[in-house]
Formats: sequence, structure tokens, C-alpha cells
Amino acid sequence: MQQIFKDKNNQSFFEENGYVKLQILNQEQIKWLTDLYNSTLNIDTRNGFTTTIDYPASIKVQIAEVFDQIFGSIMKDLFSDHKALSYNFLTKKTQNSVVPFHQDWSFVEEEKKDVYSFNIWCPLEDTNSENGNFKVIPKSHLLSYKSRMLNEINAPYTAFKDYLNQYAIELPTKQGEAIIYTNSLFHASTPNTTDSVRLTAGTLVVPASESLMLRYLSADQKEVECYKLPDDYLLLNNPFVTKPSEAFLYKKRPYVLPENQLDELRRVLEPSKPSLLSIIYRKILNKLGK
Ligand SMILES: O=C(O)CCC(=O)C(=O)O
Repeated sequence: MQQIFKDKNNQSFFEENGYVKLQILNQEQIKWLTDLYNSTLNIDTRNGFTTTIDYPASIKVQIAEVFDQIFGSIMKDLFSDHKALSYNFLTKKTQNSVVPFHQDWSFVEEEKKDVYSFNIWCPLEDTNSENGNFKVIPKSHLLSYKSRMLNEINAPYTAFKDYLNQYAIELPTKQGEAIIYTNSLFHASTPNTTDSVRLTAGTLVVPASESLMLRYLSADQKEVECYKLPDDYLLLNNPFVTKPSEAFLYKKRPYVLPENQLDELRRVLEPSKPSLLSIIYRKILNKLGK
């Protein structure tokens, strides 16, 4: 994997599992972000799980100004050469607020070896099983499918949700702690059953040398259309509503879903079994009393 973290332990845990959990925000920064959401922006929080990625550009620009000051220096401390492409508030409010397991869209050319994007998911209060814990399936970022589209119709691997679920782990977080996870990692969150909104600050990060790339399924459902876009694209546009203009079309790839998805899931997620040789060797050592 490309070098992401300056710290070697963070890098190796992230490479192996697809995420790390780190304390990143102090009390002052948490207050600054919470106040921005509650008073300055005057956002009407919708029910369920929401993100401001589809809010008007004027609101996203205000969010970006504050996030940039806070997350800019955090990113410099933690990561090698990376840039933020989108800053969002994520809310989880009571009804229908469970987020099922999914992989995010691809945001960079992941088909190139070793290129990943990732999110900094930082709740502004403690999380627990009442207000919605983040869940992940460690190692699932190593699955082969890389062209994740905004209008995906048959998201790969999701037909095997019971199989995936047995590898799920919940990651409760303390206030200011973040889960930094790569967008190809399967993740989810438990519902918020409390009366208050669970607010999270989210930042999308990519290597400084990479361009934003979004993918859409073509009208005949045969091709993946890849659009190479300017860094401020997500800030100024609503990617759910409008496809980028043809001028940004970079390439088209055939739409091919991975074959034998369950076999692949087993190969990637199941802990490797000890080889016959190592079992015999262990038995000999046992006999010798070692
Ligand atoms: O904030 C949450 O509860 C889940 C976030 C999530 O799944 C996402 O942003 O893709």
C-alpha cells in the first residue's frame, strides 16, 4: 500500500486491517465544530443517517473553511503527502438510523496498484451501542473489486451479508477519537436509539498526487464511466443529482462483477489455517517436550 501514515505502527495496522482508531481532536476543536453545526449553519437535521455532501455549495464552503483549519494541521502531523477533498457533517437521528454494511464509492483510481483513499470519521461525542457504534469488517479492503460507483446496482459481496457479518467488529469511540478507514473497507453503524442527534465530522482524504475520480454506471449498464475531476468538485457540486460533464470523462471500463464472490470472501477474510507441515512440526516439538 502507498505510504499513508508517518507512524510505522499505524501504517502496518491500517495495511492489514483497513482502519485505525486514534485520538485526534481536543476539547476546543470539538466545541468549535459542534457550535458550527448547531448555531452557525442552522442545518435542519433530517431523520436517519445523513451527510452534508448533498447540501448547497454555500453551506459546504462554510464547513470547509472551519474544517480546513482544524483538520489541515492534524493531517500534516499524521499523514505523508495527502490532501482533503471533502469535509462533511454526518448525523444519525433516531428513526431508520441503522447504516448497513457497505463499501464507499471509489474516489481515486484504485485500479492502479496500491492507491487508496480514506475517511477520517470523528464523532463529536462518545459513541456506544445506544447512539450508534461504527462497525467494520477488518481486511475487507483487500477484496478485488475496485470500481465502486455512485449508481451501483448490484454492489458486489453484499449478497453474502450473513457471511460478512460474522467477521464484524464494533468500535466504540471516545469523544475526539477518530476511525480512519479506507473507503473500500466494509463498514456500518448501529442505530441511534437515543433522543439526541449523534454528530460526526468526516473528512475524505486522498494522496496529494492523485485526482478525484468518480464512477457512474452507463445507461446501458455495460460500462463504468470514470470521471477525473478537479479537487473542489465535491465542494461545489452534488454528485447524487448531476453526473459530471462529458469534458471530465477519463475512461470507460467494462462493467464486470467479480466471479465466485463467496470464495473470494473466504480467501480474504478467513484466518489462514496452519499448513500440514507446521502441524507435524508442532507435534514433534510437543513429543520432545518443547
Ligand atoms: O456515521 C455513521 O454512522 C456511518 C458513516 C458511514 O457509514 C459512511 O459515511 O459511509
